[in-house]
Amino acid sequence: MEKYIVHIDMDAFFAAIEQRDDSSLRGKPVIVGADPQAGRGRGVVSTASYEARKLGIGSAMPIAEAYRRCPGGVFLRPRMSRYNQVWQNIYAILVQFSPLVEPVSIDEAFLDISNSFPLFGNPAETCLKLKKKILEETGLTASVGLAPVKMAAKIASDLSKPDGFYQVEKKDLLKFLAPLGIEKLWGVGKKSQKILNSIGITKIKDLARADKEKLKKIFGKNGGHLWELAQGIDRRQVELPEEAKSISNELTFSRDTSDYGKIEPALSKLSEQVSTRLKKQNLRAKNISLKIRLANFSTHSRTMRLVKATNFYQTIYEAAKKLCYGFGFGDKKIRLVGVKAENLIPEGLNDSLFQEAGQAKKEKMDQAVEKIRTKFGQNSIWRGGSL
Ligand code: TTP
Ligand code: MG
Repeated sequence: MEKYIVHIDMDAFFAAIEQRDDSSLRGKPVIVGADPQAGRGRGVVSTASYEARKLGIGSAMPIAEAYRRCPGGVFLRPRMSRYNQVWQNIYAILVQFSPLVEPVSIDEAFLDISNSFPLFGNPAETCLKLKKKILEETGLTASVGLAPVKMAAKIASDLSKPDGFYQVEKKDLLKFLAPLGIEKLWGVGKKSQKILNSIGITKIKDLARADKEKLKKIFGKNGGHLWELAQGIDRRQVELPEEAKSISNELTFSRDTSDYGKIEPALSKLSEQVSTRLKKQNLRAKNISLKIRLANFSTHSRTMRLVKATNFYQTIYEAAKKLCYGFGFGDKKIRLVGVKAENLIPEGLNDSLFQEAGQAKKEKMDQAVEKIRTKFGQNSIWRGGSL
């Protein structure tokens, strides 16, 4: 299946937010960074608005130098919590376009829209809708690149700046890369650039023609990777953020217990919480694990691989129960239990045509419970097992 990878990067992010929040700053050179102290400041520029960039001011420049170039500019200290908040709003828009979103920094993310674009038209239309929605909802412009691989999508968004869109089709990938400088490749830093230049490699097409084994000798394993990038091969997939890789809840009993009459309702409640969190993030788990801490504080865990990735309460609860019975703690008392969903994938990515026997019915029941909760609150309905 053909891949459609999107890279989005907000334009002059911190400065654009300042100009949006205070309309008197629009059209003016705005420099966000350290205090310039009338040219004596010792810090650096975080970013500059496009008006200030015309004067050669940009990220990482000494603030004193920026002041010298534009003493009449508007110099502001960064308001990180504000920028984070705006990025959260943008992120909430991104996940409406694909569940597979990988944030890279405070204003940048990759999306894999290979499965979701038909909902919005073709891949290019999807990107334009995404840009439009971000502008409508946040008043900010984004630059968007679309390509069959991550590194080309990133280069494309960069080339389209500001407020642009650039698509690289699969058939044009090598033609697109060939004339670019090697420093454009994601993974070529200043040091590698210097070494490559010294052996006559300046353009991506030079790198593509270079001897792979020679590159490996110079750069080790990375040499092979660089050579592949120059051929348009990038095996890196769009990955969910680290914190979304597992979801778990645990509970400590008020008294250590070996009574299944107490343990089962605890597992039910934990499975319920894990299920709700998975659904909220549009994720399904391939593995469920159970954590048990005994009265003597020894901690154990057992994992089960599911036939089909799930976010449904009943399936999680049954897996947790099976693991618990299989653990065989005898009459040893338990202090804490935990249920964890691991190996998470975005909803809709592995929808099998054949559902587990009986699963469809359980899923319907689960959806009904969720509906009641959304309407009447989290505690309006509890399942038999967790009463
Ligand atoms: P960038 O996306 O690199 O820059 P930008 O959004 O300001 O401008 P562009 O239109 O070229 O994308 O970085 C995002 C934010 O991260 C930027 O607004 C400020 C911050 N930042 C720093 O604080 N220091 C730095 O050296 C860089 C590069 C960015
Ligand atoms: Mg940016």
